[in-house]
Amino acid sequence: MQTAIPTTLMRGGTSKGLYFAKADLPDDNETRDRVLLAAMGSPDIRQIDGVGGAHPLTSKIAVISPSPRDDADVDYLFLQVAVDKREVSDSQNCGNILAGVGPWAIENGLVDASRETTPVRIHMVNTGAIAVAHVPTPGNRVEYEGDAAIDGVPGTAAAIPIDFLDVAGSSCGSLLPTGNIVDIVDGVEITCIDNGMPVVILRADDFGLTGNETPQALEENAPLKERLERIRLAMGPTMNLGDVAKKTVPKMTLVSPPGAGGVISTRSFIPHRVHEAIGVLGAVSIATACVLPGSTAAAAANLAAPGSGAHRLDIEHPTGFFTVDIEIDVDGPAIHVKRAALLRTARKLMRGEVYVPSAIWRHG
Ligand code: NQM
Repeated sequence: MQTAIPTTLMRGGTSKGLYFAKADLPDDNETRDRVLLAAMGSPDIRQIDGVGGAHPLTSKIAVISPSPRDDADVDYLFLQVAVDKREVSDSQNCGNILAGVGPWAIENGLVDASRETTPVRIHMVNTGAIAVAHVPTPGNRVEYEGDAAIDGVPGTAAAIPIDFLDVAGSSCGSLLPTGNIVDIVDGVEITCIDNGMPVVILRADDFGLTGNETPQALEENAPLKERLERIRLAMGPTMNLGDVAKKTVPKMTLVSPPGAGGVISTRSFIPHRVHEAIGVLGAVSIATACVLPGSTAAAAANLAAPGSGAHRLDIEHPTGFFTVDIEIDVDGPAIHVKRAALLRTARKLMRGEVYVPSAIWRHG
């Protein structure tokens, strides 16, 4: 026997995953996680017995429910289903899957679409921060088609601008969780930052790299991966994330001067596979570091006037650019991020039921 669970398969930004109503999943987290592992087909590097795409970026889950908060319309919990391990983690947020949450909430009756564009206020349960996604809704229906292109996704779709409110320190407690703009670990300078995603920023040339290496070449560089993992495990507790051995944060981003007209070039370990592009909140954190004088990112960035003010930054990644708008006040050690915004697209791909063995969960 199998249990059928209603779900929608969506592309959110440069990621893909299953979007569920919280009420359609088991109440207890242990059974929920077993259900999600079975739905995705994990653990298995091909996820052959499930609908996962055999990569962390296509093995993602959104769990959505009406929000009890006054400042939010919906609650969005992001869960990362590991591909090759029996692990489901809520240790990070995902700004790409976030892009599909607004359209899903409108189409599932959680938010009324009454204008050309419907703002959906999303409480991101993983970090407690709020994002506002502006979903195109001409004629009171979600419009997926449009002319906005984002690097890492072929073709175009309707633009979904997203504003992030107060994401600084949302996982680590403060924007600079070690209290320093730069720390020295394992003989190299690093900047640890959390503007929505905990990231350790390292200069590629400190590792004998140009920073232009392909994701595949970096993934094949075993000594590099071992050294980065050593630094990551050491920095987890210092960044107030505790033991990060089984967590998907912090991300490890190698930076180098730009080569294609942007502000900085990036290669992001998330944290073990290398991103073909860059995570949304990862990009927001890197952009923020670029404007902070003295950081490892600022040293690599081509930015005429870092520091206070409004900045539009094109962050280079392996498949193009990610544009982030940042407004910040920097007054010595006092740093206040006033605004972070960006543009994503999303697309509903399939809607129906996903089947899991009823030995794992039987309901109804
Ligand atoms: O940083 C990848 C992605 C992500 C997460 C990752 C994300 C973000 O590209 O907000 O979007 O870093 O695990 O979807």
